Amino acid sequence: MTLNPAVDKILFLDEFQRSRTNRLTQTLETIGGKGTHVSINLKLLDVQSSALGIALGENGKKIIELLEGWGVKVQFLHYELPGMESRTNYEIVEKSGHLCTMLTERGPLLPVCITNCLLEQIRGLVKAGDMLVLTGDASNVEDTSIYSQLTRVAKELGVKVFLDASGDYLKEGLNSNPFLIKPNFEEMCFIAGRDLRTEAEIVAAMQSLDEFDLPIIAMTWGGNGAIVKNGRDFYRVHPINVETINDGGCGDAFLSAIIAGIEKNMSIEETLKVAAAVATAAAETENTVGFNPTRAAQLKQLAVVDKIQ
Ligand code: TA6
Repeated sequence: MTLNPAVDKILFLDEFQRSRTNRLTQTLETIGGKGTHVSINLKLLDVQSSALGIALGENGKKIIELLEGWGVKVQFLHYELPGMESRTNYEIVEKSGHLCTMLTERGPLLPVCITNCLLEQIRGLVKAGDMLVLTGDASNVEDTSIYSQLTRVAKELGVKVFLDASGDYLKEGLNSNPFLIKPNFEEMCFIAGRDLRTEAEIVAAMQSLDEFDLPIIAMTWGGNGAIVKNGRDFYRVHPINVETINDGGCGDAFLSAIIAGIEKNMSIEETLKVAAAVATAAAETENTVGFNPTRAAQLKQLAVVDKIQ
């Protein structure tokens, strides 16, 4: 489910220089917003899903068409309202380092009647045993409890909720006890309220979230891999060394593979190996979404996951 989907414009250049004219070497337009990426990655992982979310105006129509182009079942709510267009995000990918810098629009503020329609849609659609993935920026909704509200509605219906949010939306979302959260390193520091410097500090910060009763915490850590808490156990997912082309969207790929692993009843170690491989295969593509499944299967052979506690 993507509250604030986007059209992604990926801008490639040699090296970004402030206060200079930066000549682009290539551009790419693609679908943006973390939930849309999860839908597409799940499709590539052979897991059936429906893409939910709110799309606005012409950009919204484009987002729906792009999603359908990937073969995803789309059940977005689409609105044509004066002056309201789904946002555009910009990703700067520098050849030197191949790292992705994101510039994201806020998107038009959604009126409460629209978020209420989404809550109603979820009440009618989901059933016990389903998984609901709430992911991406929600700053287009003023009420920071929006993810908690959606989580509570889904949990009452027997649905497992996966939350990948940031800022106050993430902090507030913890109160509704989702099944899994997927912060990145910066988001983990934000929740902890301090800089985390070592693996031991990250593990301690995850343990301090026990009061929220979160069965899984999966923290992606850029080029360092990931640390995952599953119940009382902790796992270190080591990075797989490849030549990165664009590291944008790797966290979405990692989350998608965890969802697929749970859906397919795979062991946690196996699931995390696939997640590492899928995220790495995603980093080898120019696009912020999607990956090469054959390459991911090869990379899985190189994945290393250690139980650390
Ligand atoms: O993770 C990559 C990405 O999904 C991009 O495609 C971009 O649109 C962005 O994240 C959106 O993130 P946000 O947190 O703003 O929803």
